[in-house]
Amino acid sequence: MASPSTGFPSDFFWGCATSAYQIEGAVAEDGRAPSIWDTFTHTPGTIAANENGDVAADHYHRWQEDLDLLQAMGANAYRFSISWPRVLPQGKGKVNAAGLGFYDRLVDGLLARGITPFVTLFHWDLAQAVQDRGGWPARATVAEFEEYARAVAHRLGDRVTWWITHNEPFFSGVGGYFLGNFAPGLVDPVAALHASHHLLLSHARAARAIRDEARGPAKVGLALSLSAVQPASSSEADVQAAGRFDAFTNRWFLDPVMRGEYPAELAQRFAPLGTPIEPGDMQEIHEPLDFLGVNYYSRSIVRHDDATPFLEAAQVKPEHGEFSLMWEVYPPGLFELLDRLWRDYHPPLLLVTENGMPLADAPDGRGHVEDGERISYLARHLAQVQRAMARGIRVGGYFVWSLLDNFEWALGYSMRFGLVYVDFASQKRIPKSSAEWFHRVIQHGLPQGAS
Ligand code: GCO
Repeated sequence: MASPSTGFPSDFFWGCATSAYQIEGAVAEDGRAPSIWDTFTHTPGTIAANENGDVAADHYHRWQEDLDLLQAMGANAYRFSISWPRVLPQGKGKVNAAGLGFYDRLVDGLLARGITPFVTLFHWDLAQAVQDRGGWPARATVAEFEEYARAVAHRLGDRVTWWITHNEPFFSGVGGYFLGNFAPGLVDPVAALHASHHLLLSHARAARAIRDEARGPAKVGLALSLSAVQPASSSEADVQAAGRFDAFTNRWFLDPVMRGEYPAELAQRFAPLGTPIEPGDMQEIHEPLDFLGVNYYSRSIVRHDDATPFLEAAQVKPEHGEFSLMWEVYPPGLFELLDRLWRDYHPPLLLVTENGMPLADAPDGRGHVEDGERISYLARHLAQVQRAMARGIRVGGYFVWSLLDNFEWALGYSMRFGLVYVDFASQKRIPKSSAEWFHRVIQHGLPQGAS
């Protein structure tokens, strides 16, 4: 029921999201072994300005201060990820007590501040040792991920209720093994196809492991990168191309999890690559979810393009529109997406697990960081969440990407997404004006006219 004071239900989760490699630093401490992102970032030419996450926002040492900032904002939820190579440096085998201990303290620190932890098991930082044995293209990685999930759930499952198995498996599979712009940087369609299937299977196995190990009512889901896909024109060719693009970027992961099948048009196009599917896999992948996590930033406008292999579909930049440093700003797409997910897939609950805006923030002469454009972005997207909820769509929470400015993957530190500014030289934190705005929204709801 909506609380009269904010317009959002009183049990709505208001939070920020982060990921381990993007904020923690301390890459060689307390027994952590390298992940594929350590290897990738230390390969010259892969990352803007050859930057890396060796120190990042030094969250591993400053987590208490960071949780205080979250609490000061009034957040009642925090989504963070666990680094596989901190917990199992070799990817499997002996648990590194010091590594898992860090997350144990983090969970206690959140609970002590009245903040509900949302644990993501995999936000792209695959243990390098696992990659050396074949990585996600190898089916054996599924069992190793299950072992890792079990170890984490065994330790934290008495206090953590909300679990996200994978963050944006599309980028782990396609970005890492086909587009090559993400670790491990391969360009191999067969590897990407196998990797994607194994990511899905590992999601289901991990979900079951979490449910086995949890000592309370576990809520398990995954967070997908999803966009509102629209054809560039009403021509039949563009409409068909948009359908294929949607099948590739949205439905390739949605359909197996929510329906137990791959989109037919892709299965057909990818057939020449061979199939990683074994009997029983699709039933397993169809393991019921407690919620679906939606990472939304922008829409995709798509036209037919003969030159794009497999898909024959390409994204076009709209001529008119509003743009951030990375993408078009299109708030109605969030409503369109939530509405579509609700109608087409009937998830028990939706959570907006990421939404945010990159800016080149910098402190002004008074040491303040004024990020009005981010406030406008967030306000307009939240208004779309509210619009969806008014139509009866169950949205249980909203997580801003991100708490802190951090390491933005291939773009290094050139993009700032935080509600809190980080001066990477001194590691000083400055809450931006958006942090104060978010605090007010959590207390009082959206100001009138924020749509
Ligand atoms: C993502 C990522 C984040 C990015 C963010 C901005 O899940 O894509 O979770 O790691 O930093 O999306 O690009």
